[in-house]
Amino acid sequence: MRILAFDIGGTEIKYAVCDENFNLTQKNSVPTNAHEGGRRIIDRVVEIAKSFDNIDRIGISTAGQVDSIKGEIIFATDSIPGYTGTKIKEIVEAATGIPVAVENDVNSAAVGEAVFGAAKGQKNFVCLTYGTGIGGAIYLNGNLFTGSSFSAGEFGHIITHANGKDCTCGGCGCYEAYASASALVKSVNDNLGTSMNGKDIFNNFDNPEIRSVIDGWIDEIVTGLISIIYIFNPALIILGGGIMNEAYITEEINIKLQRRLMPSFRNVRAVKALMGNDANKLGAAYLASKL
Ligand code: BMX
Ligand code: ZN
Repeated sequence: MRILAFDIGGTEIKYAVCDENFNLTQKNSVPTNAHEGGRRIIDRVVEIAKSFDNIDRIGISTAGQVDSIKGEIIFATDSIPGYTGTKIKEIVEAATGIPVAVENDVNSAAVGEAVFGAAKGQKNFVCLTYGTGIGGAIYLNGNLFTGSSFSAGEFGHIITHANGKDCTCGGCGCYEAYASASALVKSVNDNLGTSMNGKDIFNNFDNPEIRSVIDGWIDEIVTGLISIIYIFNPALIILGGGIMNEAYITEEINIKLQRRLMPSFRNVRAVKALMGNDANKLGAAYLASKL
């Protein structure tokens, strides 16, 4: 079976062909151009799908809360304006005639990690990704837990600061406004008057001013994780997002968790996602293979 897997994020639409052994080939990406709205994003997905031959299924991982039965976006924050209500499955199936599975990006990543990666054999874990925003997923008793209306695990919008910064979801004080990778980049640049990206920041790790912003940002990450750990009592937390390739971050998170958690919760370990950028596509492909 040949599956075309997509990963729609706020910045890029990544895609690849997935074979029956779940090897990804022909990896590629195009800009999302999120400001053009949901319909245009899906039209681009259709154009890409039509450029491939012999595809049996399409698996789509996407930012936003997804009704995975209807395959539509039930709510998206303003990081993808006008995306709410986009009927992804209906549009892509009508245009290509190929069965389509759609799931939230971090739910897809959790499936990818559960089947192929850092959560293999784990029945209970949570997964968070730190990028433009913070996405979350919950695995309970070996299954993805999606809540009463497909939206469980939107950890980016748990409130860590009462009356804090405005968030793209319409609320304020949300975790992702303080602990996402983009929050770190913004806070370094605001404090130092620079225009660095995430890589530049870690290349200048020895600069004490930068180091102190990084450490403050890690405290923000840990603060949110503590609430999540107190709710789920997980043994494993999987941390995704390109920034987690910096080993210092996961090491510090584990040290600070051990220091701040009540003793009864200290069995938890936070580990880097193993499938990296491929987790979302692999998870979406796996879900599509089960259609
Ligand atoms: C936001 C929200 C989540 C998503 C998370 C991570 C939208 C469009 N996005 O909190 O659904 O999982 O961001 O996404 O509503 P990323 O953009 O950081 O990859
Ligand atoms: Zn929010």
